[in-house]
Amino acid sequence: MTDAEELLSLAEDIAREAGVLARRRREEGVRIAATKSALADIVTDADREVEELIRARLAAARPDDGFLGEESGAERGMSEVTWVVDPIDGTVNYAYGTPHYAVSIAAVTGEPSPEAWTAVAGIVYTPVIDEAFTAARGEGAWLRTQGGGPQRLAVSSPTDAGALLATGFGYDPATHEGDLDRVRRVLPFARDIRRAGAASLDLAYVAAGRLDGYFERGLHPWDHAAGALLVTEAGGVVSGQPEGRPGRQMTIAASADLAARLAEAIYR
Ligand code: LIP
Repeated sequence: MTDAEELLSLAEDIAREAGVLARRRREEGVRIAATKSALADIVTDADREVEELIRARLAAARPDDGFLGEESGAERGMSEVTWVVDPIDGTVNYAYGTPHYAVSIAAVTGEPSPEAWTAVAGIVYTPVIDEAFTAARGEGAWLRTQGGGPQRLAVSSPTDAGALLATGFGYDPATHEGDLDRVRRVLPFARDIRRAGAASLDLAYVAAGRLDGYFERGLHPWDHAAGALLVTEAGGVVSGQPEGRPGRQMTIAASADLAARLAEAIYR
């Protein structure tokens, strides 16, 4: 087993345990613990509890690694590995009881910033339907479910009907005019637009060919760290800004041809 595959195996065990906790807390009832960047940007007690579980399991298994989590922040490690974690991506869906949410865990090496890191392992696990989208660098991207064998993932290409695209809108209403303008610019070559509310799953679905492409402004590192590796290991490309990497200014994920067409429309 390669180092990347060992990191992925650890991440998958922890993501599945974290998903069980998130689902149980959802069934017990969810409390909004606080708002963050805007009134719509919420965090639940479960977000915090699930991240604490993930962080504790990673520290027990690999105490020298670094950590960057949505709810508990960053801590540099002594090893070359940093774990980038969104404990419940799709928090608003989760709070409303919509089952479209995921645990996203990525292992990256190098400088722990999205402009510089190298993602080496990633998992996006959605506990309600028990789908684990996984990738180890150089080993392809795979869908793993409890009920069947692993299915290799591959990005799709749009049909003559147009591209099935996904996007998102930021928590800050002041950004919505720009978000809508980007939708207007891509609609001429889209068959439809999806807004499902969990960036990591949007990226996983691009990797799986369930979406042709995805674009969103304003993502945090933990939103895209694992999903971006899924897309590239499934034969797609992930770009954005700055320097063409996914970041707060933009994330674009698709096959190479569609990603170029999205970038031309979005940045025009
Ligand atoms: C969310 C993303 C979603 C985006 C939301 C938010 P969270 O992450 O998954 O795509 O549109 O603004 O960033 O807050 O649920 O972890």
